[in-house]
Amino acid sequence: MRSIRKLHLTAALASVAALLISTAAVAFPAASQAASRPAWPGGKQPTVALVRELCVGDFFTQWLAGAQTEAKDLGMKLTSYCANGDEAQMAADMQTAITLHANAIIVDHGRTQTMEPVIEQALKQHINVITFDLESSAPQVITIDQNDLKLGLDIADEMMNEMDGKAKVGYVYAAGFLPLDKRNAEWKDTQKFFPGMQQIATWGTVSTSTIAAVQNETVAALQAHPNMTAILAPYDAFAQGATNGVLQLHRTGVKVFGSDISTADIQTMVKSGSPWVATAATDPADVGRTAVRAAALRILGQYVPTYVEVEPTVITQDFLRSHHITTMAGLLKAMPAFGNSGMLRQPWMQALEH
Ligand code: SR1
Repeated sequence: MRSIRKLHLTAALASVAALLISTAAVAFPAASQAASRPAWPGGKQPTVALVRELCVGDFFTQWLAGAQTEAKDLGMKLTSYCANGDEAQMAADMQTAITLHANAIIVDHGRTQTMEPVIEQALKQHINVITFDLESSAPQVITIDQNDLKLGLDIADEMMNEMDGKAKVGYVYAAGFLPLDKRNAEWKDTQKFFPGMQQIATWGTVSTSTIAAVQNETVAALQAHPNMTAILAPYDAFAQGATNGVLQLHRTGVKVFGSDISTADIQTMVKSGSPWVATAATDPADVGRTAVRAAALRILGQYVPTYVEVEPTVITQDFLRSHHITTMAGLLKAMPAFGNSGMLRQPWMQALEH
């Protein structure tokens, strides 16, 4: 089973591999870099606008904190906008950032159809554009992601192994969000190769109250499908809602497989009787810091690869419990590399970072 799985992994990643510039290509030789920050163009403090589709929830809070810390450390002014899921508002926020002549705009989530025209406008005004979890066909745009294909494959693989290749799976999904769509592609592939992993129900909602909505939906799905043995919920708000639903119905025979991580997620996972057994995640603060580093390098006119991926890790309930980890700080202490990918970090940045 594992060897077939490896082939599947190779096939799934082969198409993107050609497009990616490896981590090695992103590293800059330390000896050739000055330890002090290069001068900002025009001698002025640069401004960075962070234009977000979503901002409620642990993932988005941690990501913003990372971005804010990095901007402060590097000496840039960061202004963030949140559209709370309203695409038209997100495009309007981007227009505002263009009008204010931001030196760089980081576009966080959003739909390509809505955001591409405003991205084009920004590029025409010579504003640097970095996207996170949003695809753009403009060649000047830098895209940051959490390698969501791998993340989706890793958590599906973890579920397949934990369930010994046989499960009646409830799947929590909402289409149209790039990271969820990529993770979905991997779950679809997994089912092709492992017919014992059978999806019997699907549900999911993204809103400002995702956890509560998914909890209600999970309860209804579990009642309609009493034979369900696993729930794949690859977003922490989904996994939190699914966990609450399983606990509400006292379904001890159902395991939850999620994505993302936060202190609240860790505390839910380690609780006695928790069905949430594994999650595939990056440190969101690290990803936020990486996006801001990309903006800084672009403002300085320095090379940044088109795709920058912060690699995910599978974190299990067993690992957290056996290491007595109850917070993000504890996790980062136990796994220092997890919160410190170092992507795009140059020596002069390291000297300024706290
Ligand atoms: C609604 S999209 C939610 C996802 O965006 C980020 O990529 C996080 O990993 C989260 O799972």
